[in-house]
Amino acid sequence: MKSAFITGISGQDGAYLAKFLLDKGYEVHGGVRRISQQSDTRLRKLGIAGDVKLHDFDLAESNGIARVIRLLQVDEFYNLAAQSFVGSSWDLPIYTSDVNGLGVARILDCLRTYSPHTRFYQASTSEMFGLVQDVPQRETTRFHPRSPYGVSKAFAHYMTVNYRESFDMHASCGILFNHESPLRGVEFVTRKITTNLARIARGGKEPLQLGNLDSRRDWGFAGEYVEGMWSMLQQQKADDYVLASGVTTTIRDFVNFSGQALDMEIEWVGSGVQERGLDRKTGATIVAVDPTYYRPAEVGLLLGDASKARDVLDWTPRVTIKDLASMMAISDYDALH
Ligand code: NAP
Ligand code: G4F
Repeated sequence: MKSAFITGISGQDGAYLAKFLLDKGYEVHGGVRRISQQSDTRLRKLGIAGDVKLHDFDLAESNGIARVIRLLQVDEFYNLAAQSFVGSSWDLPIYTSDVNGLGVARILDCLRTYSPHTRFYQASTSEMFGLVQDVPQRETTRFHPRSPYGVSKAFAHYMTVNYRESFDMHASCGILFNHESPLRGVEFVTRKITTNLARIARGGKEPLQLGNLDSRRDWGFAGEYVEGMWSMLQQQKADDYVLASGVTTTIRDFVNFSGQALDMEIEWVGSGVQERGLDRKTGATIVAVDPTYYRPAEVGLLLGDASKARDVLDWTPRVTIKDLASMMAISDYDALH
């Protein structure tokens, strides 16, 4: 039986990856913070809370990292934990750098010292491309991060590459574009949209307040992206791979797709901060713009080219953006029953 340790197992990707590995017959261990508000909420939603072994874990705590690595000697170590919300990283730059950047250096050095046979996966991100130098972006595209989050992840990415090259470690980075699901945190824009439209469809009156409606993302379904993570660690040689859908969609269109799934037709009027989304049936305002959600710096056109993952890992996403919006909106609507 193979064994794996997942940091960030209480998060969206951690839960899907844990389920995927359990289904493959792995013994699954996970790291959780003492202060976690929902340490097993998502695991319970997937029906696997009793099947994983949880350990106290914090990326800021070197001794704890060393302890689980020495003790468990797992075959595969997936680092999915992070201060993952880009918007907060401007207010928490030091903390974000410590957890997302130095946290990875702590893990890599413990693996090198205590468990060099363990294969390592690092959750890198399209945010590293930031002010994009090429469209679409691939593994060779130069990074230009635009947020403290992106900078911290670029540090972690290069640290992983460096340990691979310096110590011949099996350490791979998945450069993942945005991936969402009904388990997505409610602070991220897709889930903020689907929870609020579901509330309005159930009779709620308060409009959904959003920031930049023209912003675009390359969105996929998280359940498929964790399969790509696993595939990377099954390759003979460690390497870095982009996982992306290759489709770009505006925030406004994600609102439209989610609304359609809930039988709401939205008509857009006005522009800039005056733009509003109206319910075509009642004329009521469903969506309004609140500039407090604008960011100090936005990224360019993030659009991924996942052809290396397709050719080497045989990984191709199947869930379309419309299916994804619909899956999330209906799940949130049903949860309010
Ligand atoms: P998520 O749902 O926000 O989960 C983040 C996880 O990290 C949570 O389990 C959280 O635990 C844990 N965590 C936070 N700070 C920690 C610390 N100091 N020590 C230990 N654990 C800590 O994120 P996700 O969407 O699953 O993303 C997984 C990883 O992929 C992250 O590294 C993210 O940056 C990266 N990524 C995500 C996407 C995406 O679109 N989802 C795209 C590219 C890369 P608590 O329960 O205690 O908060
Ligand atoms: O959903 P978001 O907060 O995700 P963002 O910043 O793209 O980050 C996510 O994806 C990254 C991969 O590229 C991950 F590395 C990261 O961990 C995280 O999972 O924002 C998406 C877009 C932004 O352009 C933002 O300005 O939506 C825009 N937006 C517009 N209104 C909003 C809002 N974002 C949020 N969170 N809330 C709004 O009201």
